[in-house]
Amino acid sequence: MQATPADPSTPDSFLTPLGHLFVRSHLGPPPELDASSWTLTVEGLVERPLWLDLSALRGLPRTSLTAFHECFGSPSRPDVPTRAVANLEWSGVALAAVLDLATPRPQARHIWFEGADRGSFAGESGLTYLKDLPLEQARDEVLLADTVNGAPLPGRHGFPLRAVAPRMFATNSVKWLTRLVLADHRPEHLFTTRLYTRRPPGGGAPRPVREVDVNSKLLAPHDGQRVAAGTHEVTGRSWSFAPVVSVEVAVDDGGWQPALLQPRGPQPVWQRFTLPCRLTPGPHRIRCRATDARGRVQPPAGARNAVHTVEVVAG
Ligand SMILES: Nc1nc2c(c(=O)[nH]1)N[C@H]1C(S)=C(S)[C@@H](COP(=O)(O)O)O[C@H]1N2
Ligand SMILES: [Mo]
Repeated sequence: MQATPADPSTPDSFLTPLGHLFVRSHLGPPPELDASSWTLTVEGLVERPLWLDLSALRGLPRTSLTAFHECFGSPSRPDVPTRAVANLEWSGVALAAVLDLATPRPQARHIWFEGADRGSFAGESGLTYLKDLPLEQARDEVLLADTVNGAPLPGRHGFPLRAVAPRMFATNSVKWLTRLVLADHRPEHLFTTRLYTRRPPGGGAPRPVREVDVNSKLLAPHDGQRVAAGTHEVTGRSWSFAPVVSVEVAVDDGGWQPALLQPRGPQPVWQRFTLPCRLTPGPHRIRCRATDARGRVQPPAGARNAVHTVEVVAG
């Protein structure tokens, strides 16, 4: 996987500045797409196959969405926490507007999203980047975005158009989008059925990596920081497929204390939490743990969304 050399730490601002946004591209450098010749095709189980250029797409009603954006991490190490997360404002055209033009046939159950990047990954060559979602869910939620944080989509983030699947791991948000296929089955592909699958917590057949886990990240103080002894506003962000309903913070073995938590509101944004904590001189371990509206709680260890811990020294 090609990635930014070191992920810059997440700044504590409501929207993540683009300079701090991680870049994940599995198939090599971004394809250089020419806005004047780019098209989006819509094919498969539709009444009217479409070829939309950018001006046709931009003629459709516009909408915007602010949402957290979380990388699942390496698909071959699904249990390793990365907490690569951002919060972004996207604008573009609702997938539903494009589907209304093409008119899916009743047998269509799945929608496939394909990007223009081509290359090799995990020993397979000649790959495209292909993902799929259940049609109804995608129709209700997916945005086809051409801006991020008010600016045109940069090349590395999917210019000229990408899918944004809110509340899903960002692997589902296909960049450099050029093709939508409506089908009655899921596509057999490295990125759909062979990688990016995992078994549900209680066991059972592997399922595609879609709905985001309940998770949280401490932003201040940060890991390894030296701070003055005294009271500190411990701050972080939490996010989940469902709204987060509580975050608790623990200092050393002092027990879990409820933090003050921002409500999520109508958009699936990340939620800030704060708790004043007294740090006596010496080393300390600070932890945070989120619970979402489905009653899911971050596990203590051994999972990609395990409780986040930072170690600081107060002096
Ligand atoms: N076409 C294409 N889309 C892609 C990818 C890719 O490699 N190719 N990577 C996915 C993954 S794993 C993530 S985490 C997000 C990252 O989006 P960003 O680079 O804009 O932060 O894009 C997703 N969409
Ligand atoms: Mo990712």
